[in-house]
Amino acid sequence: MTGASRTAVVTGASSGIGAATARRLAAAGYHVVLTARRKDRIEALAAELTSAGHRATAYALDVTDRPAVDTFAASLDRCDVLVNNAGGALGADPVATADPDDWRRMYEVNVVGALHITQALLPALTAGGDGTVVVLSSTAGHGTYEGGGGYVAAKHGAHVLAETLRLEICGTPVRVIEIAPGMVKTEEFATTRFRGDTEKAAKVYAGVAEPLTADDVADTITWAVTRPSHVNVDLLVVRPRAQASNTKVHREL
Ligand code: 8X3
Repeated sequence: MTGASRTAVVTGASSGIGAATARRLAAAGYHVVLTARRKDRIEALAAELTSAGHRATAYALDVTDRPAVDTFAASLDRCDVLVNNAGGALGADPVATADPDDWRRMYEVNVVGALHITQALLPALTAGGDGTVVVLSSTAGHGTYEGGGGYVAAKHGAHVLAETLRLEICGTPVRVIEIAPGMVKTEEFATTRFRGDTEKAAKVYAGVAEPLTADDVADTITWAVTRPSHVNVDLLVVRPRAQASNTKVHREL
């Protein structure tokens, strides 16, 4: 499946895995529609991709704002691929002391946000005759770890969204692909989780020879999306070689 006149919507495209995925899908020939709250960032990336000869459009969007998501969906001529990437972690506190507002916010962005945009774009994905929904969950969606708390709960929710949707739309021309990355070193994930504490954020990756990069995950997503239409990569777990499980990481310290 190549992307000559096909459109791919990427949420959370302002940085990290989202931005890298937009780059890769644009290079694969898709018209990429970059969405994120930070308009300046997605506009800069769209301009960069356009000047490199690709088709890219920026649309400022908060996936937790349902009316805005519906307006966005109505503005599209078509949608062939939706990459649900917007999300992230807030805090690494134990269940005993975590802030319930962090849990709510993580559920809102990682699960309800993905639900909003998936619901809004499903008619277009189906009407195009060959649609793909990608859900970026996480290895946190498949196993827990101490301090994972609200993020683990939210990513389990994202996994359930993907798995349930796949069952429910079986028989329609839409695939549902779940990509579950483990340790990925991006400029923002850990810093956001630790609310700007760069020292704590750095400890996440301390001594790990080669955590995955955003581009490693974007490459994986693009590979899955560009398989022939009848091939559905249901679930793909991708970790760095130095990470054998959520709690087993080799560190050279
Ligand atoms: C990120 C993986 O291990 O930080 O989705 O939960 S982890």
